[in-house]
Amino acid sequence: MSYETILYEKQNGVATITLNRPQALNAFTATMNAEVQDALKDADRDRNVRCFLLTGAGRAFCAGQDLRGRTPENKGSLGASLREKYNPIIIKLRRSEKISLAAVNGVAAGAGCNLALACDLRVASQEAKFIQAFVRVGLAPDCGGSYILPRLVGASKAMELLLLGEPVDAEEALRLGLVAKVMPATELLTAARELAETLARGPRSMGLIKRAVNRSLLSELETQLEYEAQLQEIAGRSADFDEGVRAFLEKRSPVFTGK
Ligand code: T3D
Repeated sequence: MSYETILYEKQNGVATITLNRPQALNAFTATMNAEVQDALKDADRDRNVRCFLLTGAGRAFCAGQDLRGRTPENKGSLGASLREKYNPIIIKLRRSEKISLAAVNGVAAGAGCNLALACDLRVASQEAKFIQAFVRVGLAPDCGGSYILPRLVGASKAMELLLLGEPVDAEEALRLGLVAKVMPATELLTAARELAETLARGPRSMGLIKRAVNRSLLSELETQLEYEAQLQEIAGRSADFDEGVRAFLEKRSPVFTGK
């Protein structure tokens, strides 16, 4: 299978998806959304695959939605975008019995951050940063950020990260329990592959463990993803979002008006 915006390979029970738009820090375009959905569908169907490994090419894991596609003239419906393009990815990662592992090689922002958090496990390079960047551009959290993050770090810390949008570095992410291990960038991919192959060799019960934890903690995930889409629709229509995107593209701080 050959794709335009991702690299996809299957080996030793592991399907590796590498987000591959390094010039834009692997920000999501519609093509990338479709290709990640397609690769995950293929990996999920393939009986030889037991683990999904997600990582990014270059210095970033993923900078979330490509904001060049979100100017007032072309932004469209953000609610529809989440329902069609992002939520199926989050649901596949969480609901498949196959184990998902993110190798967070650099910055993970917005939807990119929550893509990593939707995986069952994360390992990170010392360069990794986790940013709930939504508020910086006048948006609300999506891709499960309002649901999975509080369950990982607690409600108070989640609120702080979501409201302030400040970066969490790799050591802090380890302390918070967001990642299982931190290592030098040069070692990350080899270590992540080894862990993924170990997971792929594990017993059938690993999928059942995942289902048990999902049922205990994440049984309302789909409902919350839909609620996030409704809220993002409102945020996407705000003047503050237009200003947030404009400011990002002009490389300046936004001036929000609360409208
Ligand atoms: O819209 C919907 O469908 C709803 C879904 C929304 C989900 C979301 O993800 S909303 C949140 C979107 N993401 C962000 O707000 C993050 C934007 N990026 C950043 O804040 C910063 O780039 C980072 C903190 C991630 C990294 O900063 P830094 O200083 O290391 O790198 P940089 O210089 O800002 O970026 C390097 C290049 O990547 C730069 O391009 P250039 O100037 O070299 O041509 C920059 O424009 C580009 N880039 C980074 N992030 C994005 C991006 N281009 C488009 N979209 C991006 N998200």
